Parts: sequence; C-alpha cells; structure tokens
Amino acid sequence: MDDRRQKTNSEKLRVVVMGSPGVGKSQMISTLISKQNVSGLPHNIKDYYQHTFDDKGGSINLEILDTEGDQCYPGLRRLTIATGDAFILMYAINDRESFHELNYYRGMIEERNGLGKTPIMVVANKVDMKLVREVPDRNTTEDIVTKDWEHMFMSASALDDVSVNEVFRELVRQSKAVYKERFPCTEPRRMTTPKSLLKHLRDKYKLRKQNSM
Ligand SMILES: Nc1nc2c(ncn2[C@@H]2O[C@H](COP(=O)(O)OP(=O)(O)OP(=O)(O)O)[C@@H](O)[C@H]2O)c(=O)[nH]1
Ligand SMILES: [Mg+2]
Repeated sequence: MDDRRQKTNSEKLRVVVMGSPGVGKSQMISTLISKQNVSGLPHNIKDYYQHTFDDKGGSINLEILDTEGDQCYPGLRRLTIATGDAFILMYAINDRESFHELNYYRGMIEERNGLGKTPIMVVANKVDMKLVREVPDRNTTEDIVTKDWEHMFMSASALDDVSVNEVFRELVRQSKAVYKERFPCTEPRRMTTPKSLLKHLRDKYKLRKQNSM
C-alpha cells in the first residue's frame, strides 16, 4: 500500500482498558506496543499510549488509556469513560471477583455512553496458567458475556502474547462498523475511464465497423 493511501486511512480510535487490580491490563498494552514486561516500566508512562495498529483495512491510530484497577477515583474514571470510543474489560481466569467486578465497569459505561452500540471486548486473561482452575469456568463466562451482555469475548495471555493482537483487531473491526462515518470505506476506489481513452475506443470501434462493411 502506498504512503498516501496509508495516511488517508489512518483514523483515530480511543480505547479504554479497565478491570480489577492485577488482572494484566498494563501487561497487555505493553505486549501490544513494545513486547516489554510491565514490571520494568516507570509508572508515569503507563497511563496513555499512542499506537498505530495495522490491519487489512488500513492502519488506524489507537489512543490507549490504561486505567488503574483500584476504584479510588470514580469521578476520574467516569471522565475517562466519557471520552472512550471502545472498551476492553479484562478479568483474570484465576480471580472470580475480577469477573464479577466487570459489572461495575459495565454500569459506568452504560451511564456515560450506553451499552447498546458501544464496542466492548471482554478479555479472559492469564490462560497460560494451565494449572489453575478457571473461576467461573470458561463456558459459563463466555455465555454470560456473549449472550446476556452481547459483548465480544476472547481468552488471552498478556504475558505470553497469546491473542493480544487479535483482541485489538476484533475491537478495531467492530468499532469501524459502529463508527462508519469516521471510518469511510477503505476498499480501493474503482477507476473511472478517462474521456480521452473513451474517445480512442469509440473511434477504433467505428473504424473497425466501417472496414467490415
Ligand atoms: N501468568 C500471567 N501473568 C500475567 C499475565 N498478565 C499479567 N500478568 C502478571 O500479573 C501482574 C499484574 O499485571 P499488570 O499488568 O500490572 O496488572 P494491571 O491490571 O495493570 O493492574 P493494576 O494496574 O494494578 O490495576 C504482573 O506481575 C504481570 O506480569 C498473564 O497473561 N499471565
Ligand atoms: Mg496497570
């Protein structure tokens, strides 16, 4: 794809990542962006990231907001939610409470943005921890998320880079469908035939017809 087309397809999408403390939010963003381990990152660069995400439909500029899991500043969180276009709600498969707490975040999104058309991806994180028993089990959580809540659902390991790209890819696709007016069609345009070529073809056709008479 040439540079000019890439630029025109670049649109901005603000993604807010929420979930209980320790579920792996910062790790997932870090894995997507730089493949670093979060424990080595200074705290002040953990909150806000810009990342160009490339997909078949063109590139998209993501603004990713990493929120802290503790709920000390609900006002600030509401403000963050109000500016978000799309949301990742994360829980850890070994932490039952972190799944139940997703209702708290869903409530906040509903209050500010409405749940109906907002792109939301629920991520079951830490699937690399094979020896832990999932609480609640995967089928139950997937059913609740996809059928009752009608959100997207994906399992991932932020630490081992399992499905991290896919989480963002699906969220971006859904967001492009929801915010159609901001993300115009990225298919290559059909070329129109230049007038000079049309005239040339018409003349040629006329000539051939005359010769055959
Ligand atoms: N095994 C495993 N550990 C993970 C995974 N993702 C994150 N962790 C670890 O879990 C711990 C917490 O991860 P963070 O990314 O800091 O969690 P957080 O959700 O950002 O937590 P807060 O910022 O406190 O809300 C770190 O030690 C990570 O290395 C994962 O997929 N698998
Ligand atoms: Mg964090």
